[in-house]
Amino acid sequence: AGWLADETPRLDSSVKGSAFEPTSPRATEPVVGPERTVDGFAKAFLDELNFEAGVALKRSTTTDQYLALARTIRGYLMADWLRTAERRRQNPTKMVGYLSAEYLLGRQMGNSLLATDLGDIAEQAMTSLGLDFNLLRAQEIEPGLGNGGLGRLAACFIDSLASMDVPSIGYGIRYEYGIFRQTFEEGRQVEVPDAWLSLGAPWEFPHPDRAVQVNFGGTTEQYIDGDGRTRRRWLPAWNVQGIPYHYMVPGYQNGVVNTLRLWSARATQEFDLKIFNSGDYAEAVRAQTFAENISKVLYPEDSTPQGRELRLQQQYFFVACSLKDFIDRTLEEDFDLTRLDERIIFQLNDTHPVIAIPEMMRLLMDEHDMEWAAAWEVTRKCFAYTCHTLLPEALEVWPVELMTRLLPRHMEIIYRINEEFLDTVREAFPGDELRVRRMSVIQEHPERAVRMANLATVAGVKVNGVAALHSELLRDKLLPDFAALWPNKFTNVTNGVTPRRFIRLANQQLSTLITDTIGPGWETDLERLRELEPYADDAAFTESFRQVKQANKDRLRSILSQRDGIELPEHAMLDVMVKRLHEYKRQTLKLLHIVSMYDDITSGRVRREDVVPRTFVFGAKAAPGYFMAKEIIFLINSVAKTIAQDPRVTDLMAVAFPANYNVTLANKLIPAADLSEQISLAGKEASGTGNMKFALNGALTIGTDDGANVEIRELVGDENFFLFGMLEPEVAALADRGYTPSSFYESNPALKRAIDLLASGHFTGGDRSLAAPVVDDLLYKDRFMALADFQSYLDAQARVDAAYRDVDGWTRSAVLNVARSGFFSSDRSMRDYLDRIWMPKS
Ligand code: GL2
Repeated sequence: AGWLADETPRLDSSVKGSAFEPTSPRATEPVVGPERTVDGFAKAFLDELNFEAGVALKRSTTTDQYLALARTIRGYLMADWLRTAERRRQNPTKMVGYLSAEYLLGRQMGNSLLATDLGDIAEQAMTSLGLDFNLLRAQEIEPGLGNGGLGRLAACFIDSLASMDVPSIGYGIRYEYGIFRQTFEEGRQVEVPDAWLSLGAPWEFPHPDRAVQVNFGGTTEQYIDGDGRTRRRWLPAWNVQGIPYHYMVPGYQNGVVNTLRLWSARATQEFDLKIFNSGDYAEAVRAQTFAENISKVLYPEDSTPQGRELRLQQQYFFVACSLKDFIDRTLEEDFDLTRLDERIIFQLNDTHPVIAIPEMMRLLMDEHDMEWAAAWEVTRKCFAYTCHTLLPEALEVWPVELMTRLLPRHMEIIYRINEEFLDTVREAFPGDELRVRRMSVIQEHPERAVRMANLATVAGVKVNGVAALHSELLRDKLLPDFAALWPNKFTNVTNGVTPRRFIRLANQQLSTLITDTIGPGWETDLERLRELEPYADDAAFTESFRQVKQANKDRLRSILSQRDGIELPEHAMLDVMVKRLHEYKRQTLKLLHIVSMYDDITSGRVRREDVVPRTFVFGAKAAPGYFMAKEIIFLINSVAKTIAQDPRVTDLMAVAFPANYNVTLANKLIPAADLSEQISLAGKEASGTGNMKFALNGALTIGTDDGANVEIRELVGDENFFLFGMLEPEVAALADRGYTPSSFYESNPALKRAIDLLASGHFTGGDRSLAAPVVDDLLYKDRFMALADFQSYLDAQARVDAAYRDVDGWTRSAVLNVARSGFFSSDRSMRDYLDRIWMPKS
């Protein structure tokens, strides 16, 4: 099968009837790419290798070849990139500025080949030169500039914005080290630095000539300006430079290439010189390292705030660079900044970039001479805030002491924003000082600190959650006071995933089957998958569908064998749980199910012939400082090992935990899965996006009524989804009554057996102490109520077994999952952002 079905037409998925209306191309400099033929491609490749890298083909290494291949492919995107930029410059309209501290991009080569439809040509060209195309593609180290769902979401969104030709730019940080590479030693996670730039970086374009200066520290002072007005200004103590690195964001075969601009920190000359001149060479070099540390490494915490000074420096660094870049470089010269909202809406991806709000005020007032009132008037139209969590402890707060030390001028501005805001609150709710305290941007206890979510809510045009349930809980439970004051500020945009990467690239065989069945074009109009529904009962189609799933499983088996030395059985239900390791996601509940199944078989409680063979796959990184998460990883690995060595069960169950789950592995795993595990405690997973990727690739979900699971179940239908567990109100009620996990342990024999077996040391070489941290936590704390949901989970798993035995029924459900999940395209998410937040009609 080729890369793309023969003729996928250029689809017009552009956004019409808004200020985002794509502009017509105008005469620009005549840019053309290399010839779109096998010979043309081979020649361009050799030019790269010989004349850019200075290497002869005969003498070249695989790395040389990979780099030349990457540069050749990007050469084909260049003309579209320049044209897109020029078109936007010629006809400026309102843009979307996506501000995100994370972009979990995944490999770039496959996506670029897909966007340009050059897969076949590139492959043939490499073959004609005697090179192994797939080997070269496998050289790419994915840029892991994000932790998990939030970072991958940003990558999906910019893909959709390009594919829909929405004028937009992504802004973020070019971390020198992305998310760590995970390895296991004796079953325990060991983190290795992710040197993703070590082979060279063919997908990025540095522009040191366009560096931007960012200030830190110092003090503020009052002064009288030329017009006799009293004003304040910042006297910073030190500064760094932000160097922009540009990345292409190609739309799907539509001639559009947008830009992702990531900032890298470098010491300024001024900074250097001062110290060099003092004669202390070693100190000068140390200072340089200090400055460059700002973009050195991604904080590997996911869904928990990282209250470190360097982290705040990172946040301010990229936001200051981005706003300055937009106002000084992207906007037309002499643009009237009181109308800034006609040119930009900045979407704040969580609280990480929220310091942009006072920074905008500072820029407008201190650098562009605006009065407070005018600056506030426009600032509050230029930002919108997306909240990605429900755990109150996961909301970022920055100590006033730190903020004052690092960003004194911003602290002043925040105080004034807060004063005026609290006046509004007092006016709306006279005499309600408790409410004033709850809503204040400044918290007083346990220490004075700036609540970034409150600041974003005060200033943002809209605040949105990321799935229907989450947006409801965000409004009614997390920020109810704000909802009472501004009910219309709150809205929902359910997350989505890009079908280009997560179906077209990840699951080529399914893509071909879909295109053969309903024709091309579904990749940019995913609701068209509905046209597959009638085929859920078509014998020929369902047979092909099963074959595709089996082929994906076979491919996964061979990948895990080569990559990890894991040998999986050929025929078994593939039951997959991949996501960050978090207690709220409840990997331990999955583990209890596995132990329970093992116990049932080994104790003879079930007949072997009644067992549906399963292969369980985990993929999960734990934050390096998250003790319990790391203990859970160890325990999963221990159970996996014991099961693999126990001949009583090896024909019926296997547990695989390949290390270093990342976007690249996700693309191999998800298409192979039969069962998708989405088992967080109801009310804790804001949305989830892996759940969407599985459904779109024909896995059935076993899940709680949480996050986007709720919408998945509504769409695919109850009969094609395995629901279990307490509903969110039941969780809240149980918490209020007082939850005692041990009572569930005492009263449920199956649960007791599973926990006792885990605790016994059976899986940990006889050493009970090795299982104790996890077991004791479950018995005496169990913050996320795994024991309370255990029986319901086990029952649902029994329903899964029964359903899986019915091969036709299962396939039918799997097909319907694909056909009914088109809603979860990130193109739809972008349309919702446009309609509800960026360009509302009213
Ligand atoms: C998350 C949520 O936990 C997750 O449920 C959601 O799908 C994503 C994207 O909206 O955001 N929030 C968060 O802080 N991280 C997430 O993945 N890291």
